[in-house]
Amino acid sequence: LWKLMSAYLDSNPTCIQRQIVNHIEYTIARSRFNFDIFGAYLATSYSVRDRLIELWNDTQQHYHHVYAKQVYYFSVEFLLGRFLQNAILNLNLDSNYRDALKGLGYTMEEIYEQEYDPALGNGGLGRLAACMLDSLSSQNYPCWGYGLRYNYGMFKQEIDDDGKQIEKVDYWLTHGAPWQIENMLIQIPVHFYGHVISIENKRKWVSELTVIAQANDIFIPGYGTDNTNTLRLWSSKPSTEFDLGRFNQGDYYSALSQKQLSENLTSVLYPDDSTDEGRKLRLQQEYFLSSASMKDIIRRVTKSYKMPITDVPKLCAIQLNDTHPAIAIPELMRILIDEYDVKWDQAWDITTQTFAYTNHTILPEALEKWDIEYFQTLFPRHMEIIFEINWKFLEFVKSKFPNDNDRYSRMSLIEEGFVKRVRMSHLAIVGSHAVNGVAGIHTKILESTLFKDFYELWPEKFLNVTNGVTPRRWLNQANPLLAEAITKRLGTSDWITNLNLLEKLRNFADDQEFQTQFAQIKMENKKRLREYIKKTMNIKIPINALYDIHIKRIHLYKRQLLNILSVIYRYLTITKMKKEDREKIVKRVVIFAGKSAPAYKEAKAVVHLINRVSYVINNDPTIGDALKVVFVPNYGVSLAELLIPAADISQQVSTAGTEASGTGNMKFVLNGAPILGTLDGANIEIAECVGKENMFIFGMNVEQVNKARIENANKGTSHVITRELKSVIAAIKGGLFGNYLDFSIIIDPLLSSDFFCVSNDFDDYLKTQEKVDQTFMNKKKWNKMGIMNIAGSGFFSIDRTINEYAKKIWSVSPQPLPPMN
Ligand code: DL6
Repeated sequence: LWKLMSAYLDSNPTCIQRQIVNHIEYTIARSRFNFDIFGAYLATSYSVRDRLIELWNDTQQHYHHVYAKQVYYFSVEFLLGRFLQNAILNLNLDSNYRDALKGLGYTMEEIYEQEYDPALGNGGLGRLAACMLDSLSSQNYPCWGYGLRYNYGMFKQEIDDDGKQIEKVDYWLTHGAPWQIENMLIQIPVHFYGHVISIENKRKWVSELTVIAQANDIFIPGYGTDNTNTLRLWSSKPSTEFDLGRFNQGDYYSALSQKQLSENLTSVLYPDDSTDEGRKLRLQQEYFLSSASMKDIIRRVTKSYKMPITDVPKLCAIQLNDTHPAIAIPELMRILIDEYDVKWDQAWDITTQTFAYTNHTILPEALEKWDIEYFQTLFPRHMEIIFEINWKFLEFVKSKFPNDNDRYSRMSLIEEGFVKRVRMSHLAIVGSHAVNGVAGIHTKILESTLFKDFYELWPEKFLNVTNGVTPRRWLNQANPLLAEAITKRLGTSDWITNLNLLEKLRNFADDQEFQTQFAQIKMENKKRLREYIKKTMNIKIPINALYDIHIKRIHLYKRQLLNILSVIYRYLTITKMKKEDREKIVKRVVIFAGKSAPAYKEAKAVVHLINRVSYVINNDPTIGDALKVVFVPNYGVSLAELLIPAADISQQVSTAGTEASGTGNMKFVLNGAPILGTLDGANIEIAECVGKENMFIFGMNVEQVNKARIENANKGTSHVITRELKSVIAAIKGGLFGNYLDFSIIIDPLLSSDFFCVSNDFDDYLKTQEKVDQTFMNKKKWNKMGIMNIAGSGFFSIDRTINEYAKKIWSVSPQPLPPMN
């Protein structure tokens, strides 16, 4: 009866209006006769949240009832994007809310625009985590996401008058956070510092500082299902007691300041790791997340499910989203051994059966290693456990590979040297039953280079699970016109949950009517983007141009530099053309967006160069509409939703062997924008699915890159670069875009070791760019390519990814709520 009543309330606009108005009055305490659009957005969100709460309660009850094994996804980043529209679409409430809000004088779009997009992550890894949650709920898998509720997300990027990136703090909570529920019933003490004592042959950690982990829950709706899972984000709070250690020693002020420091534990996403203090805070954050989540899980198993702790692997699959939460491994060991009296060997079996680890990068600077000194000070008991794990592990390696000292030191969890460090990736591999890379080539690189020794020891532990993206957000929500056209063509909207159905679009790739429709939709999306650029940046871009989009974190390996150098080459070429020839060329709008890490000087110089080039070209009257360059500030999920549907091509041009997978590449393909890119990351699998003829592939492959790097390094400054690149560098050195010294940090290396092989790939890149222009002129061919991209994108659904994890790593099955009687 209750469910029937809810269904009735959901479908009745007047009831929805009443709920919204009630929230205006009783939740945000405004008068129902006097509220503004932001109030309307908040109240709308609360009313949708009410539905989620009901569904969530039913879902949790059901999971408990069937003793469901649950997936626990540990991640320091969750880049959810805006929530309201996603929730409304997943719950199929769009038209009802649309009608209800119309009655209150608002459009749905206006309301959606009110929501602030919090940046609780840096990029690919965090966005992947959000896609995974969407899929887990949509496919009815029982799961919990565990992360941190930062007060300050990633900085807000602005560009100053000179074109440089500046970072502004982003206290996102001032914009309201109607989706998170501070669950006062869930507060978990997390301990730090202190020492270890022995009592009756048992080790006991006597900590010196306790911080409370406060649960903030966000309910994650699935598409077309009532199953609703949880993302639990921990925020830090002071504990009510003083920790006795320091306090008893009379060191009141030191105890107090330690406490205040720890209250700020979850203030900032990724504190500055260029200082000792920053690094320590980061490690504390990682432990805070790991310990609170581990204790919460054990509470669920032993108290809610009332099962013995030894059943943890039967009931829990914990996935470590990279090594940041890998300290959860010794934390589980500590809890089992010290608190539940489990013997070491059994505790180790439980632990390794429970954990699995995903690697997301082979970049050496991103592979975490923590000074033993930090560990010893912050987590003395964990340090002991890690030493013990390492000792037993190395004994095992010795039995398999006798007399191979080099191997032992390469594989040890401890890096020897002047400063001894804990290698977190080794801890994660040794403590997990499965280790995966995120695209075919990436996993091969892990197996053959980075983790070669481990692969030789445990080949069965390693596997590949290629990333995916959610079609709900990245097509159905971001590109509603295209979504509708696809549904009409296929005669069903089932593709939203079964993306392989898009294959059928191959039958329409040559269909004139569908091609025209595809082109018109792209045009509409381009108009939407053009308006945004005009409104926010006051740059006018032509509509009948090729929109060439390069959006992602700014990094040397991602080679935005290659792109901007080719833009300069195009510019120099156009300036030499006669006016009549200039009018014949394909107009190009090159759009960049992305943030550079604040301390990454080279990446910041790239942002600076792009903006300087943009100013020069956009203000050169002889160029007109032939070429425009735009750097859209403050890239994030919402901006991606606007940019991707408007792209004619996307740039995925990383040096082969450097991008683990990429997921932006998949989003563009799904929206019918072919890739201009290298054979790197998931581009390789995309080529297999959509066909190389529907992409623009250029550049060296991994083997060629490895060879070229050695040659570049050996040749040093005598390494030869092409005439075209020389002309570009000469223009930059000549000051066309400002003071050369601003850019020498990124340009000089091109003439010597050129680690990312920009100079080696430049020629082929230019040729391929020409091919792009030629193909764009042939509208039939171009539209066909776009449609073939959509048709081949089924494999890149996150639902396929999740099903692979579920089957090969987690051994979990969907647990849909029983149907309403
Ligand atoms: O797996 C998600 C995403 C990949 O698609 C990107 O290729 C990769 O660069 C990114 N990795 C990170 C690095 N984080 N760490 N550690 O974000 O992961």
